[in-house]
Order: sequence, then structure tokens, then C-alpha cells
Amino acid sequence: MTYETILVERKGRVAILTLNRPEALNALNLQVMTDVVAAAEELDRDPDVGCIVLTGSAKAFAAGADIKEMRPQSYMDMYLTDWFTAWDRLGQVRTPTLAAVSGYALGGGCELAMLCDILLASDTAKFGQPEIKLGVIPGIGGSQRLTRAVGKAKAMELCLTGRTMDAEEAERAGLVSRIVPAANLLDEALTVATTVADMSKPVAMMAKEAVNRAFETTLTEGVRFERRLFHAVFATADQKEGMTAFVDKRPPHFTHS
Ligand code: CO8
Repeated sequence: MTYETILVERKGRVAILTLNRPEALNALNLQVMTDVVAAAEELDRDPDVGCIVLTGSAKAFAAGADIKEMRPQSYMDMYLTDWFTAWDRLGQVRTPTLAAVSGYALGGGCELAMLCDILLASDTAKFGQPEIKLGVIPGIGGSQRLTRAVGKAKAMELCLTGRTMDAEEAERAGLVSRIVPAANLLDEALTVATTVADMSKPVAMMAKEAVNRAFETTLTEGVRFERRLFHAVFATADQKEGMTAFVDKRPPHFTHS
């Protein structure tokens, strides 16, 4: 399939989605949402894709939702179309996802990065929820996911002042897993994504599901959920292969089954 606002590339078992609206610093209009969600869902169904990388340009991962598109909208327009609700479907993709962020990840851009499972930042990345400066608030989960990632103190300050965080502050706060020099970001993202994609896909899906459950339930329920999945991995061929390869002192050859 071809898309208007993104580029889709395959490197082995990794798919790379690149936001491609350079004229608007990759601002997220409805077409971007439609394209990203459709592409991610199509790739999610493909057994030969083990990790999906989402990235932007060197200057901007995404500078937020498209302000020019939103400006004339009324409450009824927003409510009846349930504006931006389709982004939630990106969070429901079962294949692991990785956001590789360089430059601006503001507003909806920061929220989009937080919808991904692994967040790698270049040393030029800037994160923030500046919506309040436009007279609005985050609308793609930023107030919830940022708070869960960095805690109330910093999330509240960022959402109330619109201040941006640089990559180092974002790493210290726990928003990003690692900082990479800007020139190496895509290579490093591909290395991490390939490592994930070469694991057993069903087992990676279960690991992702288990970690995500930590944000939605109590510790007791979360541990119980993990235990059920842990038992379930013993139904996979990949568990037998992984443990046999260890005993045989050779690399595993997972069949994703
Ligand atoms: N929307 C639309 N166009 C944008 C956006 C945006 N978010 N960001 C940049 N652009 C456009 C500019 O208008 C400009 O276009 P033009 O050349 O036609 O004037 C072009 O991109 C280049 O931008 P700048 O000239 O501003 O570039 P600078 O390098 O000077 O500045 C900044 C870069 C600091 C990133 C600046 O562009 C900026 O502040 N952008 C807006 C950042 C922002 O406020 N983001 C939050 C948007 S609101 C949001 O995300 C809400 C999400 C929730 C909605 C939920 C609805 C239900």
C-alpha cells in the first residue's frame, strides 16, 4: 500500500515508518493519523514483521497536532468525529514498536512517541506538552502517559507551563530509554529493532502485553497475569528452541511459533 504522508520501508524483519510532512515539521493532521494507523495495523498482521520503528526527520519527529487544521473546529466537529481517537489503535498494535526521536516531539508528537513501546532519543530531541500555550490541553493521552512516565511533579510543570525538556532531562526523568548521537539514531534504532524482531514474535508480544499491564492494574493482578502468560510460553515451539539452543551452546533459531 502507498501512503500520502509517510514512507514505509522494510529492513529484514523490521518495518520503518517515516513521517513525511517536512513543510509542517511533521505536524499530525488527520491524514497522518489515518496513514500511520493503517500502516501499523497492516504490518501488525504480517508474521514477517517483528518490530515497527516510527521516526521523523532530523529537525522534527513531529511538532504536534496540526494547529492549522484544528484552529477552525467547533466542539461539535471534535465530538462527533471523535477527533484523534484512531491514534488509540496504534497503542493496541501487538507487534513491538519503537519511536526514534530527533528534534521536536511536542504536543501530539510527544504523545505519539509515548504510544510506542521503546523510546530512543537523539541528543537533539526536545519533548514537551506545550498545548496550554495554544489554549488547549493534550488530547492523545499526554496528560496520562507523561505522568505515568515521569511522575506528577514534572508532568504537571510541563503541562502547565508548556516548557520543553531536552534529551538528557527526558532520560533522567525516565521518558526515554537511551540517548544516541543524532547521526547514529536510525542505525541504533535499527539495531535495537532487529534484536527485538529476531526474538520469538509471539513471546515478544506476550512480554509487551505483560509490561503494559503494569500501567492498568494492581500489582497482585499484574503478577497473576504475568504468571498465566509465563505458563503459556511453554506452549510455543520457540520456548523449546530457546532453551535447547542454550543447552547446546548455539544461537537459537526461532520460528515465531
Ligand atoms: N501545526 C501546524 N503547522 C506547524 C506546526 C503544527 N503543530 N508546527 C510547525 N508548523 C509549521 C509552521 O507553521 C511553519 O509553516 P509555514 O512555513 O507555512 O509558516 C513550518 O511548520 C515550520 O515551522 P516554524 O517556522 O515555526 O519552525 P521553527 O523552527 O521556527 O519553530 C517550533 C519550530 C518551535 C517547533 C514551532 O514550529 C512550534 O512551536 N510549533 C508548534 C508546537 C506546538 O505547539 N505543538 C503542539 C500542538 S497542539 C497539540 O499537539 C494538541 C494535541 C492534542 C489534540 C487532541 C485533539 C482531540
